Amino acid sequence: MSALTLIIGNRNYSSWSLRPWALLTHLGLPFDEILIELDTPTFATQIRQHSPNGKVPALRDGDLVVCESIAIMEYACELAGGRGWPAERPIRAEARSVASEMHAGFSTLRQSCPMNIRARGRRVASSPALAADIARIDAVWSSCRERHAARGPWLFGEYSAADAMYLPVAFRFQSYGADGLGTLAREYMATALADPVIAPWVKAAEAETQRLPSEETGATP
Ligand SMILES: N[C@@H](CCC(=O)N[C@@H](CS)C(=O)NCC(=O)O)C(=O)O
Repeated sequence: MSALTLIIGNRNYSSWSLRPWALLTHLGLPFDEILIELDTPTFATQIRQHSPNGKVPALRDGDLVVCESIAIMEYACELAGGRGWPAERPIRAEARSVASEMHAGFSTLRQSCPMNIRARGRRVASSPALAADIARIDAVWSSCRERHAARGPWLFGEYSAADAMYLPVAFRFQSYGADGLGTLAREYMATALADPVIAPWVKAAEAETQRLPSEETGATP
């Protein structure tokens, strides 16, 4: 049994759960998992046994409960001695900026294109707000890759919490298309999706049988 327990939702749908899971796994921090299926009559009772905010993810470390994905990721980086954020302060500040931007924003993309790892070839109606979210993600990814390619394949060269934060976006683009993404952003998306560290999560997501109608968005042409 590990000291840490991460409480997560369905692997196929729970983008907020995936983010800290990917970071903890990249950091090599051992942790146990408790999966609570979303949108079931018992979800609320089950999650309240672990986390006061009634949402997944939550991280338990002994008596401490950390909720909110970004706070869990900060805590994980502290446990890992500062790994998980870039070492240089200005670059670390930028990584925190774009990670926070993801945590707080992109609401149109998140609402109209829910993460659905199994889904392929879905199409959703385009809108100026959706196009603006995609354009901003393209700008973030492209600018990071342009400046940090010499240090490695991730947004800031080495893998960081910012990569974990944007990982569900790569799955969304895989499911619903990514019209408007430039070459550097497409290359980064391919790197994120091919990451061997997340392969067990993807395999388990594909094996899940629960289907949530509210998350099954987008017509297949
Ligand atoms: N801001 C939170 C969002 C967490 C969240 O919305 N989780 C969803 C699943 S991905 C949830 O628990 N939904 C169940 C509910 O709200 O009842 C975070 O960053 O962790």
